[in-house]
Order: sequence, then structure tokens, then C-alpha cells
Amino acid sequence: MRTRVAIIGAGPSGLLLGALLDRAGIENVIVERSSAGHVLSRIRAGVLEQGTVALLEAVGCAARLHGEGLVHRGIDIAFGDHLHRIDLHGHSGGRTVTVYGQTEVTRDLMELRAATGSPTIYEAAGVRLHGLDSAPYVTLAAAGVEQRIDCDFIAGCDGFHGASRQSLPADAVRTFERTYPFGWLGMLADVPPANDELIYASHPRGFALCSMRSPSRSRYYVQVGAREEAEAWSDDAFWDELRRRLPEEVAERVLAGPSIEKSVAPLRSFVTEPMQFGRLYLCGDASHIVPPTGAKGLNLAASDVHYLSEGLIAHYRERSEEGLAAYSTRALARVWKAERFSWWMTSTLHRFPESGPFGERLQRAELDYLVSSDAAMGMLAENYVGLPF
Ligand code: RFL
Ligand code: PHB
Repeated sequence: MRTRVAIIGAGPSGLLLGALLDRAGIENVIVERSSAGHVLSRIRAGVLEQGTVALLEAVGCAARLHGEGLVHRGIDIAFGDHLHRIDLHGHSGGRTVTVYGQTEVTRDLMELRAATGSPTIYEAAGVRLHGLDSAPYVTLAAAGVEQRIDCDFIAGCDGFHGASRQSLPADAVRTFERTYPFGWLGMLADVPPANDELIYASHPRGFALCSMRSPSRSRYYVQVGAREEAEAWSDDAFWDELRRRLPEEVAERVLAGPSIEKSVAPLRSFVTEPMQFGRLYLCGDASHIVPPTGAKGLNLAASDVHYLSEGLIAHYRERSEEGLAAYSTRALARVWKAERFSWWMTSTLHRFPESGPFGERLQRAELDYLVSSDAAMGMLAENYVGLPF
């Protein structure tokens, strides 16, 4: 098989890139290791920046998002048994975020792709990338049959554990990493959310987050030890711990119910530089990871594929290589700002075992300053709603 762009991975980056290329008439094939059902079973991000929503609108994939997504104008920061509202809208020149699950974004993009008819090879085994310097191709086995896809470019959209980044020569890239000494235990339940807006709570027992998927479905997280396992937490233990970490007025509104999903996610910051090698371009989690505290991972995947699609479109339409040559630099400039913000949110709101009494007082001062300073709230708001791209 021959195509113009081989896209590795059918997560949000791969599917959105495929949609942007389809819209520009650039032939592409997506190769995905798992089944579509498995990709849709992963409960992950929930908060979309306006720029991400605009991209989904541009590819004609935002009808359900506009019908079911929840537009939020603020978030709450909780500490010292009080809620402190940050007016995102007022502090960002009228911008908002939309709460709409990654699962739904992925489902909508999969349906769009099925309608356009561009090929996706699911359950592809042994995916390998070759000829990155000059004549790239991808090999794989699907339903036991070996296949080879020759292409002009490869987009590595296969997440943190994918094959793309691993096919780079070790001396071609530099990586930057921080692993946090804790994780998030997440729980999804069909109960109405405790609050209209998201609550990020800093508590001596650890961080907690109240999020949602709809007026009848809640998504909650609590900070846990890095090695803890979800199976060790009963639903009751989760609800008890969550309530303990929230201001009393909120804890009273938390409605418990059986979990639909419970899992532990490690927290990590990670960046690969550059995001390109020869004809391979890395996008999304394949290239960088942010801790989820800033709600930036999926949104960075969207800005990456926006930059890459612009470069590819200029290459095919205008024979201009400028966009592709600038891809890594443009994307990394935004990635590092999101890394900084996600690190700051994580550092400000979590308990760090090593920080000690001095660190705890500093953290409290940071929070007191945040909720009393327009400049500090403006910094949070501008980053949370998303820097421009
Ligand atoms: P994905 O979603 O990991 O998709 C990669 C796809 O590639 C496939 N794959 C392969 N395919 C072929 N060959 C191989 N060798 C392959 N290896 C892997 C995989 O099966 C998969 O289908 O990466 P992508 O597309 O870059 O998307 C990134 C986002 O998923 C991620 O950044 C976000 O989920 C991060 N994130 C959040 N981001 C936000 O913007 N807002 C949030 O509120 C938010 N909350 C979160 C999050 C991530 C979390 N976890 C679990 C890490 C909350 C959590 C708890
Ligand atoms: C979520 O709803 O899953 C979510 C929301 C905000 C975050 C992280 C995750 O910062």
C-alpha cells in the first residue's frame, strides 16, 4: 500500500491529524495497535481549550460537543476549608473551557473518519517504522497478514509507550523528565457532580479534584502513593477519602454511587527534543507528557497536529518546506509553556512527602497569594483556558 502520510496511533492526535489532512485532500492511513473499542474504553481527559474546540469545529466534528459539552467560565481552588473561585472568563478576556470527555472526542472523530472513508488499520501487531531519513515505510501484521505502507511522511501519534519515539536513534534526541512521587486515583460514577464547576483541592491529606462528564456523571480524583493500586481501594474508601479532602460544604454535596471505572495514573513531566527526525514527526503524548493537573495533555496534542497539518498542507499545496522545518520549534515553544503551567499547578496543589514544614508554609503562601492577586489569577486563567496557537 502507498499513501502520503502514515499516522501511527488512533488516539486523539492521530484521529484529529487524519481529519485535518482529509479536509485538505491529503491521503493518509492510520495504523492502531488496539481495537477501536479498547481505544474508547480509556477514561482520560475532560477539559478542552477553545483552540481545541475550534479545530474540532474546523473539521466538522463539533455538533455533539456543542450539544452535550459543558461550557465553564471558572474553576474553584479549595484550601483551608474554603472554596476560592477563579473567574477564568473575566481574567482571560472572555475565554472559556468546555468539559467534554476525551472518550467522546475520540468517538466523534472515529465516526467522522468512518464517514470520510479514509483507511484505519486496527489491531495492527508489530508496528515498525523504517527509512526515516529518506524513503519512509511502516510494516505491521493485521489479521495475521504482513503489510507494508510506503509513504512520504510518518506522524508518530502513538502515545508515550508507542513505537515511534522508540525508533529514533538515541543520539538524535534529548529527553527531559520528572517523575512525581505520587499518582492520581480516578473514579467515574453516575452521580450528579458535587459542584457546577471543577474544584482543585489542596489538603493536608493530599490533592483532590472534582470534575464531571455530564450533569449526571462525575469524575473525581485523589492523590495517592505512586505504587498504589486501584483494586486496593473499595468504592467506600474512595468516597470517604475524597470527602475528607474537600471543604465541608462541598463534602456534604458529594453523592456516592458505584464506580464505573477506577484507575491509578502516574504523574510525570516529559519532553523529547526535537519533535522531528528525518520524515518522522512526533505529536502528542508520543513526544511529551504533562501531569494532568493543568488539563493540558489532550490540548497540546491538538496544537501539535494543528502545526503539523499546516506544514504538510504547505508542502503539498505550495511546495513550501518552511512549515515542516519549523514544526518542532513551534510546537516545543507551546509545549514548554504548558509543561511549566502543569508543573506549577502540580507543585502548588499536591502534598510532597519531602517538602517539610517550610515547604508547606510556602505552598500555603502561594495559594493565599493566588486567590488575592488579580495578576496571579490572571496568570492561572490565561494558561488554563489555553495559550494561543
Ligand atoms: P494516546 O491517547 O495515548 O493515543 C495513542 C494511540 O496510539 C496507540 N498505539 C499504537 N498504535 C500503533 N502502534 C503502536 N506501537 C502503538 N502504541 C500505541 C494507542 O493504542 C493509542 O490509541 O495519545 P495522544 O493521541 O497523543 O493523546 C494524548 C492524550 O490522550 C493525553 O495527553 C490526555 O489524556 C492527557 N490528560 C488530559 N489532557 C487534557 O488535555 N485535559 C485533561 O483534563 C486531561 N486529563 C489526562 C487527564 C490523562 C490522564 N491519564 C490517564 C494519563 C487525566 C488523566 C487521568
Ligand atoms: C477530568 O475531568 O478527567 C480532568 C479534569 C481536569 C484535569 C484533569 C482531569 O485537570
